[in-house]
Amino acid sequence: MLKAVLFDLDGVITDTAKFHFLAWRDLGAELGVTVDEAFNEELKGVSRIDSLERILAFGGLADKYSTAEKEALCTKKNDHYLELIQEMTPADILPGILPLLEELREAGLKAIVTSASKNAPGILELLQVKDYFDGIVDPASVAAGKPAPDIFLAGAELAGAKPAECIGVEDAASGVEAIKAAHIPAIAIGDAEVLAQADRVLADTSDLSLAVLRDTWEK
Ligand code: B16
Ligand code: MG
Repeated sequence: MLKAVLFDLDGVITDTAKFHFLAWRDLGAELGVTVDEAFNEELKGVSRIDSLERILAFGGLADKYSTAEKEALCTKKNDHYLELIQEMTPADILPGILPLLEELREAGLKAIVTSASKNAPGILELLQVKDYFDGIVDPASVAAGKPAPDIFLAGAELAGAKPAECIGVEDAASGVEAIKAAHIPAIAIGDAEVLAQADRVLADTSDLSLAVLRDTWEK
């Protein structure tokens, strides 16, 4: 039986991807690295420090900064990101998500947040949807980030369900890879080619419903 839905946040519940992009683009510009939208795709679902490492490697700067300097760069990016997201309101919840959360609540299924973002609790507050969730996995508590399965395995555990009793919803290739590595069925939102590893790809969150989740999970 399907017992729990494991939700990615950025790109699934709300579109913070554009704010991450702007913050990384500006930091990249300061460092002399061009972060364009195509390269930004590779940062989706990837933790803050790993995103910085990818940007530095892309710019040929992999060995230029100490650990302390990298931490300071991450803090600078996050401060800018936090400024950008302060204006978020419930109007920024992606289409279809609120009705789905209502359906899950009525059907007694657990909803868990499995986001790589340390800002997830604050964003859920801004969107006023925190109460719909039965738990938020702390990304700092898992050994390895996406595409490793850890965060989704922790999500299943938090729901009190086996991985096979869950379904994961993601927008990033690294996230879909993580769900599948946890032996959990995956629904992806976005480009069918980029997200080909998922069991089902939907163009938009408005196509999500409990019926679609159950149908995908049963296959
Ligand atoms: P933070 P998700 C991910 O969230 C984002 O997709 C990724 O771009 C970001 O770097 C990562 O969270 C860490 O976010 O800097 O807020 O801790 O897609 O896994 O919900
Ligand atoms: Mg995402």
